Amino acid sequence: MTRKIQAEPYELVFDPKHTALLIIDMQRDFVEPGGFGEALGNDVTLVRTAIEPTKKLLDMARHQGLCVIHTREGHAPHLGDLPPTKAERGRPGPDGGIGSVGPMGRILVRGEKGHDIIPELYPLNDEPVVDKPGKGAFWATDLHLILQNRGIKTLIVCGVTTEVCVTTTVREANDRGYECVVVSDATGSYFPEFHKMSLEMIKAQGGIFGWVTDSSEVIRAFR
Ligand code: C5J
Repeated sequence: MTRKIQAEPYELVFDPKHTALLIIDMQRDFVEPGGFGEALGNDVTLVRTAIEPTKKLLDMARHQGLCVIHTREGHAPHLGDLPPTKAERGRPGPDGGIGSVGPMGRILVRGEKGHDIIPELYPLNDEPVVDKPGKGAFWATDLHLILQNRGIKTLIVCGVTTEVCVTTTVREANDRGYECVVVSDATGSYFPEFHKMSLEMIKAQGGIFGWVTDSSEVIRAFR
Protein backbone atom coordinates (compact mmCIF):
# COMPACT_ATOMS: atom_id res chain seq x y z
CA MET A 1 0.00 0.00 0.00
CA THR A 2 1.39 3.40 -0.95
CA ARG A 3 1.59 6.31 1.46
CA LYS A 4 2.16 10.05 1.12
CA ILE A 5 4.67 12.32 2.80
CA GLN A 6 3.91 16.03 2.74
CA ALA A 7 7.17 17.46 1.47
CA GLU A 8 8.67 20.19 -0.63
CA PRO A 9 8.38 20.82 -3.52
CA TYR A 10 5.32 18.50 -3.56
CA GLU A 11 4.03 15.40 -1.82
CA LEU A 12 5.99 12.19 -2.18
CA VAL A 13 4.11 8.97 -2.82
CA PHE A 14 6.05 5.90 -1.66
CA ASP A 15 5.61 2.25 -0.83
CA PRO A 16 7.05 1.30 2.60
CA LYS A 17 7.99 -2.15 1.23
CA HIS A 18 10.34 -0.43 -1.21
CA THR A 19 11.61 2.24 1.15
CA ALA A 20 14.73 2.39 3.33
CA LEU A 21 15.87 4.67 6.11
CA LEU A 22 19.44 5.66 5.24
CA ILE A 23 21.42 7.13 8.15
CA ILE A 24 24.59 8.82 7.01
CA ASP A 25 27.73 8.90 9.17
CA MET A 26 26.26 9.41 12.64
CA GLN A 27 29.72 8.56 14.01
CA ARG A 28 31.44 9.78 17.14
CA ASP A 29 34.10 11.39 14.93
CA PHE A 30 31.51 13.80 13.53
CA VAL A 31 29.08 14.40 16.38
CA GLU A 32 30.97 13.96 19.65
CA PRO A 33 33.57 16.22 21.25
CA GLY A 34 37.11 14.96 20.63
CA GLY A 35 36.40 13.63 17.13
CA PHE A 36 37.44 14.61 13.63
CA GLY A 37 34.75 17.30 13.30
CA GLU A 38 35.91 19.07 16.43
CA ALA A 39 39.59 18.62 15.46
CA LEU A 40 38.79 20.62 12.34
CA GLY A 41 37.60 23.47 14.55
CA ASN A 42 33.87 22.82 14.34
CA ASP A 43 31.23 23.17 17.04
CA VAL A 44 29.66 19.70 17.33
CA THR A 45 26.60 20.99 19.18
CA LEU A 46 25.37 22.21 15.79
CA VAL A 47 25.19 18.66 14.39
CA ARG A 48 23.99 17.01 17.59
CA THR A 49 20.51 18.49 16.98
CA ALA A 50 20.05 15.73 14.38
CA ILE A 51 20.39 12.93 16.96
CA GLU A 52 16.96 13.07 18.58
CA PRO A 53 14.91 13.35 15.33
CA THR A 54 17.02 10.56 13.79
CA LYS A 55 16.42 8.39 16.86
CA LYS A 56 12.66 8.92 16.48
CA LEU A 57 12.86 7.91 12.81
CA LEU A 58 14.98 4.89 13.68
CA ASP A 59 12.52 3.75 16.36
CA MET A 60 9.64 4.19 13.92
CA ALA A 61 11.47 2.35 11.12
CA ARG A 62 12.31 -0.59 13.38
CA HIS A 63 8.73 -0.72 14.63
CA GLN A 64 7.41 -0.67 11.03
CA GLY A 65 9.90 -3.27 9.82
CA LEU A 66 11.44 -0.80 7.36
CA CYS A 67 14.83 -1.51 5.84
CA VAL A 68 17.43 0.46 7.85
CA ILE A 69 20.95 1.10 6.55
CA HIS A 70 23.76 2.96 8.34
CA THR A 71 26.91 4.35 6.77
CA ARG A 72 30.30 5.23 8.24
CA GLU A 73 32.97 7.33 6.60
CA GLY A 74 36.47 6.07 7.27
CA HIS A 75 39.54 4.21 6.17
CA ALA A 76 41.35 0.92 6.65
CA PRO A 77 44.09 1.01 9.32
CA HIS A 78 46.78 0.88 6.58
CA LEU A 79 45.22 4.03 5.00
CA GLY A 80 45.70 2.52 1.55
CA ASP A 81 42.18 3.67 0.65
CA LEU A 82 42.88 7.28 1.70
CA PRO A 83 43.67 9.46 -1.33
CA PRO A 84 46.68 11.69 -0.56
CA THR A 85 44.54 14.66 -1.60
CA LYS A 86 41.97 13.84 1.09
CA ALA A 87 44.73 13.29 3.65
CA GLU A 88 46.21 16.70 2.94
CA ARG A 89 43.03 18.78 2.88
CA GLY A 90 41.39 19.98 6.06
CA ARG A 91 44.35 19.19 8.28
CA PRO A 92 44.11 21.17 11.50
CA GLY A 93 47.81 20.62 12.23
CA PRO A 94 50.63 18.10 11.78
CA ASP A 95 49.03 15.64 14.23
CA GLY A 96 45.34 16.18 13.64
CA GLY A 97 44.62 14.53 10.30
CA ILE A 98 42.93 11.30 9.29
CA GLY A 99 44.82 8.34 10.77
CA SER A 100 46.44 10.31 13.57
CA VAL A 101 45.66 9.47 17.18
CA GLY A 102 42.98 11.56 18.88
CA PRO A 103 41.01 11.19 22.12
CA MET A 104 38.85 8.45 20.53
CA GLY A 105 41.59 6.53 18.74
CA ARG A 106 42.91 7.00 15.22
CA ILE A 107 40.77 9.58 13.47
CA LEU A 108 38.35 8.18 10.86
CA VAL A 109 39.97 4.75 10.97
CA ARG A 110 37.80 1.64 10.95
CA GLY A 111 37.72 -0.27 14.20
CA GLU A 112 38.49 2.81 16.31
CA LYS A 113 36.03 4.17 18.86
CA GLY A 114 35.65 7.51 17.08
CA HIS A 115 34.81 5.84 13.78
CA ASP A 116 31.87 3.95 15.22
CA ILE A 117 28.24 5.00 15.27
CA ILE A 118 27.05 6.86 18.35
CA PRO A 119 25.38 4.69 21.03
CA GLU A 120 22.03 6.51 20.67
CA LEU A 121 21.68 5.23 17.09
CA TYR A 122 23.66 2.01 17.30
CA PRO A 123 22.79 -0.48 14.52
CA LEU A 124 21.06 -3.76 15.25
CA ASN A 125 22.81 -6.92 14.04
CA ASP A 126 20.57 -7.26 10.98
CA GLU A 127 20.95 -3.63 9.85
CA PRO A 128 23.65 -3.26 7.18
CA VAL A 129 26.48 -0.88 8.04
CA VAL A 130 28.14 0.40 4.87
CA ASP A 131 31.74 1.50 5.32
CA LYS A 132 32.68 4.13 2.79
CA PRO A 133 36.04 5.73 2.08
CA GLY A 134 34.47 8.75 0.40
CA LYS A 135 31.75 11.27 0.91
CA GLY A 136 29.17 9.52 -1.24
CA ALA A 137 27.77 6.27 0.16
CA PHE A 138 27.63 4.62 -3.28
CA TRP A 139 31.25 5.09 -4.26
CA ALA A 140 33.50 2.07 -3.54
CA THR A 141 30.76 0.38 -1.49
CA ASP A 142 28.09 -2.30 -1.99
CA LEU A 143 25.21 0.03 -1.06
CA HIS A 144 23.58 -0.10 -4.52
CA LEU A 145 23.74 -3.91 -4.47
CA ILE A 146 22.18 -4.07 -1.02
CA LEU A 147 19.37 -1.70 -2.06
CA GLN A 148 18.73 -3.57 -5.31
CA ASN A 149 18.61 -6.92 -3.54
CA ARG A 150 16.01 -5.53 -1.15
CA GLY A 151 13.93 -3.91 -3.89
CA ILE A 152 14.43 -0.41 -2.51
CA LYS A 153 13.26 2.54 -4.62
CA THR A 154 12.84 5.35 -2.07
CA LEU A 155 15.38 6.57 0.48
CA ILE A 156 14.52 8.53 3.60
CA VAL A 157 17.85 10.22 4.22
CA CYS A 158 19.19 11.62 7.47
CA GLY A 159 22.61 12.09 9.09
CA VAL A 160 25.59 14.39 8.80
CA THR A 161 26.78 16.58 7.35
CA THR A 162 24.05 17.99 5.15
CA GLU A 163 26.29 19.69 2.62
CA VAL A 164 28.98 17.02 2.46
CA CYS A 165 28.08 13.34 2.83
CA VAL A 166 24.29 13.70 2.82
CA THR A 167 24.04 15.69 -0.41
CA THR A 168 26.84 13.76 -2.12
CA THR A 169 24.95 10.55 -1.40
CA VAL A 170 21.63 12.04 -2.54
CA ARG A 171 23.22 13.12 -5.82
CA GLU A 172 24.72 9.67 -6.34
CA ALA A 173 21.36 8.07 -5.51
CA ASN A 174 19.60 10.26 -8.09
CA ASP A 175 21.81 9.05 -10.89
CA ARG A 176 21.07 5.46 -9.89
CA GLY A 177 17.31 6.01 -10.04
CA TYR A 178 16.37 6.29 -6.36
CA GLU A 179 13.88 8.80 -4.99
CA CYS A 180 15.29 10.62 -1.97
CA VAL A 181 13.51 12.55 0.73
CA VAL A 182 15.89 14.40 3.02
CA VAL A 183 14.73 14.98 6.59
CA SER A 184 15.60 18.55 7.51
CA ASP A 185 15.76 18.24 11.32
CA ALA A 186 17.41 14.79 11.18
CA THR A 187 20.33 16.17 9.17
CA GLY A 188 22.87 18.66 10.41
CA SER A 189 25.85 20.78 9.54
CA TYR A 190 28.55 22.70 11.41
CA PHE A 191 27.46 25.61 9.19
CA PRO A 192 23.74 26.46 9.52
CA GLU A 193 23.79 28.43 6.27
CA PHE A 194 25.21 25.43 4.38
CA HIS A 195 22.49 23.22 5.88
CA LYS A 196 19.81 25.63 4.72
CA MET A 197 21.22 26.07 1.22
CA SER A 198 21.82 22.33 0.75
CA LEU A 199 18.17 21.64 1.44
CA GLU A 200 17.19 24.45 -0.94
CA MET A 201 19.34 22.89 -3.67
CA ILE A 202 17.72 19.47 -3.25
CA LYS A 203 14.15 20.70 -3.65
CA ALA A 204 14.78 23.46 -6.23
CA GLN A 205 13.65 23.20 -9.84
CA GLY A 206 10.75 20.87 -9.09
CA GLY A 207 12.84 18.66 -6.81
CA ILE A 208 15.91 18.30 -8.97
CA PHE A 209 17.53 15.97 -6.41
CA GLY A 210 14.46 15.00 -4.41
CA TRP A 211 12.21 16.11 -1.59
CA VAL A 212 12.66 17.80 1.79
CA THR A 213 10.45 17.26 4.81
CA ASP A 214 10.83 16.94 8.60
CA SER A 215 10.83 13.98 10.96
CA SER A 216 7.34 14.58 12.37
CA GLU A 217 5.89 14.47 8.86
CA VAL A 218 7.71 11.20 8.06
CA ILE A 219 6.41 9.67 11.28
CA ARG A 220 2.89 10.95 10.54
CA ALA A 221 3.00 9.32 7.11
CA PHE A 222 3.56 5.91 8.71
CA ARG A 223 0.67 6.14 11.19
C1 C5J B 1 32.56 15.18 6.31
C2 C5J B 1 30.56 13.84 6.37
N1 C5J B 1 31.92 16.31 6.55
N2 C5J B 1 30.08 12.72 6.85
N3 C5J B 1 31.91 13.99 6.31
O1 C5J B 1 33.75 15.18 6.10
O2 C5J B 1 29.80 14.72 6.01
